[in-house]
Amino acid sequence: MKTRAAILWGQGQDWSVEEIELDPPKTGEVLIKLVGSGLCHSDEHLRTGDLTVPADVAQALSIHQYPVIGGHEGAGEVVEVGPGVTSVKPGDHVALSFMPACGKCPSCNSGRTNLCDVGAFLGLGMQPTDFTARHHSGAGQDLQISCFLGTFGEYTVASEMSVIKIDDDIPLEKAAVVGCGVTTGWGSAVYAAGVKAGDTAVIVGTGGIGMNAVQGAAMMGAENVIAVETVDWKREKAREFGATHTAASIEEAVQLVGEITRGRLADKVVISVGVADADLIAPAMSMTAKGGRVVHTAVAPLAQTEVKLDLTELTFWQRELVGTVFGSANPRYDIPRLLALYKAGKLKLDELVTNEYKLDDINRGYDDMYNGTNIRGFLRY
Ligand code: CXF
Ligand code: ZN
Repeated sequence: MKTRAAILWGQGQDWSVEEIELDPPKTGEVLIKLVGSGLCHSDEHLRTGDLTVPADVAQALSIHQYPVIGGHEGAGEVVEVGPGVTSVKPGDHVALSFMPACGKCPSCNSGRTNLCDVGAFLGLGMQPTDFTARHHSGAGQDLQISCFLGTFGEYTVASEMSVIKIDDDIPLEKAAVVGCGVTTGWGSAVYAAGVKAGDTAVIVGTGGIGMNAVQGAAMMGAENVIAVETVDWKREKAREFGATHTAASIEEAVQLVGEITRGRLADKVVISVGVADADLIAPAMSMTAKGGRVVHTAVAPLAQTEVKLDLTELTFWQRELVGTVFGSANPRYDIPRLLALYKAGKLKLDELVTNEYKLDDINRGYDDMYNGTNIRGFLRY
């Protein structure tokens, strides 16, 4: 079928909205009519080149970095299923998870679904079922897709491994943002940091990920939730999501945490900035209490990012520094659970999407992200 999608033809170029050719779903795949897509920073990292498949890997596997259809925060209605698909049928409402869950690998079966072995290949851009493309340009060239999804288009074909059935009464645009930002942020606080009642938690960066870490920490009963954010209105907005204190810089946060805990420092610190910054690690460690934990969520640029650590921090003070992907959450368990919390009025999703755009205006949507205008921008089809 013919449909439209936003394609990146090369590093540094604008997103180009074009007519594409989409094949029918093959075995284990699902054709979905999408309601829209969240604008996550990770797809911009594809554009800037900060998040690329290393050249040697690309060459070994005969894949190209570009052209790629972006987008990995989508939801919609199932139109058609390929042979062997059992968990969804045409007409079902589904959320797409940027992290697939194959259900067969050791990670999935040891309760670490966010580390699914299939997910390790999500940067390769093809269908995880057979590593070929269903998306093709108007001229017939194979197109890669972001995170096995490619949600910057009106229709997509995705593997059943990434498709989660949801209740029909959940607004699909809310379900879309749970496929990456909400779950990653909330899980970073709840699972990866393990925020507990009475904790002091610091969240560094309150965009589409960090704002959900703020609400995750508040939901777990943290006594103090300190939101660190350079953009004034986002810093204030964090209070709506449960922040009890705010700081405009990491230095200010270090000072504030010392004061409000009378020197005991923070139990948990989540670093959820859009662009990874090695210089945040030392101050984050220094504001963490003995036995506390620093969680790092930023996805790019990571390679060759060296961090200097004073090992006294880890040993004598028993502070932990850990990374997390998908907030250490389980897509099949946590996506429906978070949507149930939204339905019960306990998880804020309406306040998260600050601006909507048409597919044709995708570049303006990302400009707004850079300008600090958005918590989450949303493309509505
Ligand atoms: C990222 C994680 C690294 C690969 C691309 C997607 N996750 C969400 O934004
Ligand atoms: Zn994302």
